[in-house]
Amino acid sequence: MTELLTEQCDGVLQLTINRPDALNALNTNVIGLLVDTVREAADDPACRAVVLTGAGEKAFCAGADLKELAEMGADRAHEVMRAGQAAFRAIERTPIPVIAAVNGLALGGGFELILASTIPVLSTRASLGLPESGLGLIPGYGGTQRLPRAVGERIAAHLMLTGSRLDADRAYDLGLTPVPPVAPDNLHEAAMDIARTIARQGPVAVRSILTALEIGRDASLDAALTAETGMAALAIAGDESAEGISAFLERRPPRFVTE
Ligand code: CO8
Repeated sequence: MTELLTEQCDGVLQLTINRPDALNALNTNVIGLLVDTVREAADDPACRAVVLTGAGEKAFCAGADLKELAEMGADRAHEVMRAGQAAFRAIERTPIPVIAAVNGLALGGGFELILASTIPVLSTRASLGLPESGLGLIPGYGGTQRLPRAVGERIAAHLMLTGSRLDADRAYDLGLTPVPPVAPDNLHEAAMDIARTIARQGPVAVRSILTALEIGRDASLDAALTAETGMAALAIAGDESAEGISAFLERRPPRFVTE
């Protein structure tokens, strides 16, 4: 059975990490499938958003597959770590939004996957933590860098050094998700709702906003603003804004065209 379930409907690609017996731990196969599928989605104009979740009721993802790791030598583990980090970066910088529907435990690489996603939505059952230091590991899928950027260095240091968990309310209070936690039964619909809303926006505008965010992660404010000016000029000169503004003036919904 495939370890990554895929289903596309109404411009939204739904991905489910399908290893419930291993609490959806990330082995090399799943990481490869994830990054390839997200890249293919980004190349498909009909795909406007991705919703990513974990199979079963207990876990979104319990992190790196420790059984697989234990069987590797140090050189192979290093290779796998580098490939995993590159995969998370590819997911973060993909020009279509990835909505993480966090249905339960998100530990280690599972929490790091949330940090690499565009918009996480948490069920009230979600529990987030970085237990790596207790295993003699470190959060090597971007956690040491993305978590402090998201919540500040002290909170990140506390979480990484102690392995403490965050419940969904605390994660919301810290700004790790923009929406209040939802009841587990409503999680899928809440994530799909955000994805479908994004799918109704101007497709080029959505990609440009994500590209601007990506440029801003690693650039001075002035350099990033210059890039923003270029993208805004392209947007205002394009067919998409002509349609969007006409629709506003004519009091009708816009009809955006995907290539
Ligand atoms: N990897 C592989 N299998 C796992 C993992 C995992 N991360 N987590 C759980 N499982 C498996 C268990 O082995 C078990 O399988 P089996 O029944 O065949 O033994 C099954 O899932 C259910 O797990 P438990 O019986 O342990 O369920 P509990 O409810 O008792 O406990 C916990 C749930 C608390 C989630 C517990 O399973 C746990 O602590 N898991 C490990 C979580 C963890 O430490 N994650 C971080 C991993 S390290 C990481 O992600 C670093 C990434 C970057 C570095 C990469 C370097 C290459």
